[in-house]
Amino acid sequence: MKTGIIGLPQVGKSSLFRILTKAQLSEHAFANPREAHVGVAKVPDDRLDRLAALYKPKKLVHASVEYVDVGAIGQDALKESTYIGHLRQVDALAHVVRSFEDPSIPHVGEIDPLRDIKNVEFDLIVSDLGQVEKRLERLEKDLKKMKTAELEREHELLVRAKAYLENEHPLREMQMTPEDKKRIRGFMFLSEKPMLYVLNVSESTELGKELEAAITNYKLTEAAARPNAAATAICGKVEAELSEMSDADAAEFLSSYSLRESGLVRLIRTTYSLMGLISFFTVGEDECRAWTVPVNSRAVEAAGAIHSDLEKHFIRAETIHWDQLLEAGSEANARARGTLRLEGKDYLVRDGDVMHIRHSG
Ligand SMILES: Nc1nc2c(ncn2[C@@H]2O[C@H](COP(=O)(O)OP(=O)(O)OP(=O)(O)O)[C@@H](O)[C@H]2O)c(=O)[nH]1
Ligand SMILES: [Mg+2]
Repeated sequence: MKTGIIGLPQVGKSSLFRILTKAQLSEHAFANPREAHVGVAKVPDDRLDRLAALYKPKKLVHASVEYVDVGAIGQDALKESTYIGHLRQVDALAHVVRSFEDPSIPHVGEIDPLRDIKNVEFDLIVSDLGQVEKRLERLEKDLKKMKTAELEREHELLVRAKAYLENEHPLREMQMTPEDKKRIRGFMFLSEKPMLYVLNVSESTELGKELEAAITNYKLTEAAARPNAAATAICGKVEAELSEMSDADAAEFLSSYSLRESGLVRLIRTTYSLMGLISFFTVGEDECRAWTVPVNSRAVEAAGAIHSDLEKHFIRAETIHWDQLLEAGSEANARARGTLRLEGKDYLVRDGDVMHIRHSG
């Protein structure tokens, strides 16, 4: 999974990228504003850590998310093919919105997150609209030469998308059948991508409360409730400090701000739910590992996420929820208690399931 970090100039995009990916990039790497940075973030997961404490595996593998940090967004940037190319490839967008006050860092006008969100949304819409119009022109020429049912369907869909965009609505809110979605997948429209608003707030002593209230205070509740959108607040400054600390120091630091967890954990978790993803685990003395699958995946599909052979030769999945396994203390105990079950191909995997795939192959 790949997430693109976008936003207006100087809002904290690269700072967030560095914290998420712990990238040790030199300042030089960030000197060219048109260059994109790609990095991998480990998905923090307390459940996996606790399972690992039980198994003490040789190898512990968390899930990961790839992040792409591009330069500041704007109509001009979106006309550059490398810039837009980077963004087209991502599965979701994280829009960093500035709400921190700092007179030494310039911002376009007053601090106004909702206005910034609308402006960036507008840029995405304009970019998609240009693409739709270009394709429609071509399609209409082709349709004059030869009518096929598929071309007509695409035409109808793009006419609808055009009207939608012209009314300043992003495509992520447009109702589409799965077939329609497939039909326009190749365009990789920017306004169609799931959107996470990341509100970057000021440091304060009451940060815990501040973060909780930030989405409401900056009037983002409505924007976050739209289809395929979500919002989360972080304090970039505090996160940067946290990322340099040992776990024990970080825990103490968090509680001094009355925070339960780091903003990054929340951010990544929100991205997962926005994209409809869940985790399941495989455990053992060799390896404990988290796997990512879409919500409502069947056991046989989960097996396929591990290896296509496991999907092909799937027999049963020994399944237990992570907390039941910890409670039992061992698989043998869990089996005796009956909390470790055998599930078939069509079992719908739950977030936090631990699975052993039994296979014939
Ligand atoms: N006060 C404060 N400053 C911040 C925060 N986050 C980032 N900054 C500062 O804002 C400036 C810009 O940060 P970057 O992370 O480079 O922002 P950017 O969005 O990548 O900027 P461009 O790529 O140039 O558009 C830097 O001087 C940061 O130190 C924050 O939460 N609080
Ligand atoms: Mg930057």
